[in-house]
Amino acid sequence: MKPLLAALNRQPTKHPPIWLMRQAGRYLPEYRDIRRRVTSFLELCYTPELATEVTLQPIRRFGLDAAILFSDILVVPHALGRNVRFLEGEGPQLDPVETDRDVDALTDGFRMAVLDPVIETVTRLRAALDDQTALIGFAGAPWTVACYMIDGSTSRDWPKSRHMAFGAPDRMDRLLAALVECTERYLVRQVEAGAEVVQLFESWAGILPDTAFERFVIRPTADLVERLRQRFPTLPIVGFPRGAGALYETYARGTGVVGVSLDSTVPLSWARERLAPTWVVQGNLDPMLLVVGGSAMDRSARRIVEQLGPSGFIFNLGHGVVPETPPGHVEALVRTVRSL
Ligand code: 1CP
Repeated sequence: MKPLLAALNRQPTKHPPIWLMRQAGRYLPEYRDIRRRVTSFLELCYTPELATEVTLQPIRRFGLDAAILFSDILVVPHALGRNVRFLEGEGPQLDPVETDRDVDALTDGFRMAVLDPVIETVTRLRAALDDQTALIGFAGAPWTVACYMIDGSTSRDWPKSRHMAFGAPDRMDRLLAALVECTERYLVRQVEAGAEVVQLFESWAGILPDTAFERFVIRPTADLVERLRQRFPTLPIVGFPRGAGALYETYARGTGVVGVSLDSTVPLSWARERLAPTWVVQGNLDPMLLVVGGSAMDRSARRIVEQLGPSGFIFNLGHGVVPETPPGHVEALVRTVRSL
């Protein structure tokens, strides 16, 4: 069995499997070469030949245990008919969803055909990967995608999204329900095309009080997980509720995921006691330690493996690889983790 899938099934592996969030991207010169050949980031996501190539670049260079489909969480709002742009150096920009009418327009607004090229990329990737390297599909979790749709661009505290959650909770529920619906359809297609694991990115799990977290993060995610499980009973689903803090355990229990991806602030001893006995844990090296490299990186990586390994554990970062990361440090990290 592929090491990543073995770990997700709590079977022993020779070494902890390792992959890295944002393992494809600007820190690799070969990615920048491909990026220059297209005029927009979305064009890269929607060109199967190029998206396949950039997905495979870090696999060829580092021999990681999993490839993650190259795409973005914001292709879903794009396929819902929202205007989505990625501005150079500024991140994503969307026309904000504000009114009940904006939300109503999303129902039946999903055009799966927009995402057909992404599915074609999944098909090509599965054909290209060897029998040791797993293919991870993904989507943004409903709350996080809603945050971008409502606030319209990256924010630290997402004021409009929180305003809608507290001031018009029924509107928020309906927006999240629309996202559950189309995210399910999108992920079903990814799995049918060859994705062997699905990760749900809840990057903005950490901005809600607990009752709102229950309603707007856990409930829609549980709904999505349940629907996927009905279609694919053995599909491993991993959730990444970044910044959830003390709510990590509530999230894992309430959503029904088999694995949780830990951000770098989750204490290892706590994760070992409260999460690791029940859920596969993934994480959680601080991405800045990958920039620093050397003995600081090595020591931290060893500690993570000692505390969370050996079984039911996947090595990863606590968030994505940053552009200033020296590729040589990734190579060194893979060597360290494989030596343990
Ligand atoms: O060419 C470029 O420089 C564009 C940068 C870039 C890349 C490489 C963006 C824009 N998205 C991606 C790819 C991407 N995004 C992947 C590909 C697979 C891989 O990991 O290698 C994945 C899984 C994502 C997921 C994603 N996009 C998330 C969830 C994870 C996270 O980082 O929290 C989020 C929040 C986004 C939104 C997004 N896409 C891009 C940017 C700059 C942002 C905003 C990030 C923010 O708000 O902080």
